[in-house]
Amino acid sequence: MKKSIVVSTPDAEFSALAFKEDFKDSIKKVADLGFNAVELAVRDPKSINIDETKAILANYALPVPAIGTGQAFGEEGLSFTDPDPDIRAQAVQRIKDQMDFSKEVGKAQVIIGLIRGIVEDDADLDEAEENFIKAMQECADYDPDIVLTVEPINRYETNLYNDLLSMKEVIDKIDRPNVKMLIDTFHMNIEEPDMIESILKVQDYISHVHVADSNRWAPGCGHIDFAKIIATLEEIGYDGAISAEILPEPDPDESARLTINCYKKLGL
Ligand code: LER
Ligand code: MN
Repeated sequence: MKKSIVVSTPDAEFSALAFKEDFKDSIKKVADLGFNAVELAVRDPKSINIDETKAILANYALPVPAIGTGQAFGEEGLSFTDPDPDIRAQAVQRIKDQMDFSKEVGKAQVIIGLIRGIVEDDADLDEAEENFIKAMQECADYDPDIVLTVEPINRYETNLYNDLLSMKEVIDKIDRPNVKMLIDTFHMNIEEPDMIESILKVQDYISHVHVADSNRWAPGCGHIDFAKIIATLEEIGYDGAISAEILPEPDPDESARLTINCYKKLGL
């Protein structure tokens, strides 16, 4: 399994990230610490210098397992389930742009996290699901070579698809081979009655893994049993990346150091 951490490109802002300041500097730190992959958080690939980004990554020989896309919802309000069809179309276009960008960085998986949106109290959940499925199918068919990985996110951040089993059900409805699941230990700790059992139940769907401890600090700083999680992932033959999406606490450099030390202790 690759040892990864999330780094934000200059156009994105997100609190649960160790590194979001100078991109070149962050990538150097990641490589120097011993990570061997880096997940990128990108708001809009059209607003970054792709050649420069690729050159920096190549300089440190860091592959990109996945691209996070939630900033487009957080900062611009784009979502697959917005009642306004124009906003839904813009969200779909943004994910297609991310899929094009993905080909520039070795066919990284494109994460569908908060860009699924949040359903307003008075809106129809069935209609939101229909819009979500339609948007997912349109993006999946746009380039069957790129994996879209959908992430169950806890109830305090969205009311759509909080746990692994409800996500599995909607993936079955989307019914495209390039749609898989991203599991995030922080969200699982809130939503899953038993994380290990849930992982086993969706094992064939998992294509990417986010780690953060129960307090969203680096793994090892809370009460999640990472040894058990890694052993389970090994048991099911998962060989993708383990990517830290953590708060920059107690400070950014230390959060990354704590993460790599924990990865090493876990034998990654
Ligand atoms: C994104 O990967 C995530 O885990 C969400 O909590 C974003 O807010
Ligand atoms: Mn996550």
